[in-house]
Amino acid sequence: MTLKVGVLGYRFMGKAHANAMARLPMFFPEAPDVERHVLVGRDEEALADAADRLGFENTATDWEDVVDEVDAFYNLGPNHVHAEPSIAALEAGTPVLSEKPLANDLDSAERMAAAAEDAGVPTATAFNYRFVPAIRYAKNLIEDGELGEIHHFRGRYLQDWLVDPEAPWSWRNSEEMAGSGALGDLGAHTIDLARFLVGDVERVSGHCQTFVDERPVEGEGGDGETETREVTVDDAYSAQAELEGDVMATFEASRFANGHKNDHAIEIHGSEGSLKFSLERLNELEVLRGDDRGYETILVTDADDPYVEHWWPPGHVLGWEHTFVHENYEFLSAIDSAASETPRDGGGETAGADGEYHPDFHDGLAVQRVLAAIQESDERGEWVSVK
Ligand code: SOE
Repeated sequence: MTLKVGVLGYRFMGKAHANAMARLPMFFPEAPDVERHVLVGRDEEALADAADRLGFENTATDWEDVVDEVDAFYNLGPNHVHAEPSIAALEAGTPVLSEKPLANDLDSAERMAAAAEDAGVPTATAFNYRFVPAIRYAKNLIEDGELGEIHHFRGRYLQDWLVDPEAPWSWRNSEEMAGSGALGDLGAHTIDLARFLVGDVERVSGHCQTFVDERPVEGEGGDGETETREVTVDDAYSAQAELEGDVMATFEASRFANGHKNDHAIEIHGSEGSLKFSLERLNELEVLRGDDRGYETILVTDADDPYVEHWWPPGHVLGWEHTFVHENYEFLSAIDSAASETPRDGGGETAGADGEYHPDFHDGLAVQRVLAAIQESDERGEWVSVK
């Protein structure tokens, strides 16, 4: 069966997922056949150009025409358009992948998760960092008890693209469209990794900060005056958290961390050992065990490391875009086996205890609850339980 995929959004994430689908037949021959069937957007000219470049057969300017005629719907638009098209697709019985965070507010995320529950088809929240081989390797170490009882999780995600006050305003600076700033855009990834590797977040004490309150709008103000628009989201956040099992955690993200481009780093300390990971060196995992006096740097590129046998010989390193290939492979395979009612061999790499694909909309909702609790804690100035 060839899966016809409809994709809403053709910029950054559209390119990342289209590239991933294009790589599948070459590197994951066991993946289902996939057709990049239809690309959805509003600007017809830009859409036609993108469809051509990204290898889509058709274009559509209205997602309503698409959601029930494809085998999978990818919602890669800004956060405020995640809910309605995704819910419509689920009501039509179409599996959905949504970019992260799942929605721009908790209410929308709850409605999306409820629609997923009713539809009973695979869903995905696109937390692509779960698909880094070194992160999978770390998960295996933790599950095998190599780090012992976990005491600490520390995660920070630093970028610097807004440190210039003249950097243009975009939807990512709008509460209405994005929900939050560094918190939802970057923090969502870190919180998902904490849940994936260690456990659920139970309570938080958060702090959110906006450093620049308005920004110039690109292409506006033809009369010589620069038009500006208000920034209504955080530029940075930090939070203390308690995870299940009495694990102490700290989370932090910023778009003002001068010198850091896409620096997502985590550290975990347990009774028997520790590990460190940094996205800017994503082929490596630093591990300390037992009485070691220092960390060993493991190059996670051996054939038996997660996903690696699909690519190159040891040491022929992978990059950021490969995480999308792994994610698409897992999600599309889950759709294919759900459609043919064939259980996947071992449930696939991503299957949780429930045998389903993860991270799904429920995982997206769980992260959204933490984002909302951090915002509430910042407003109230006190610890908030995650409901
Ligand atoms: C921009 O801040 C961004 O592209 C995020 O939206 C992504 O989720 C992250 O992976 C990299 O940074």
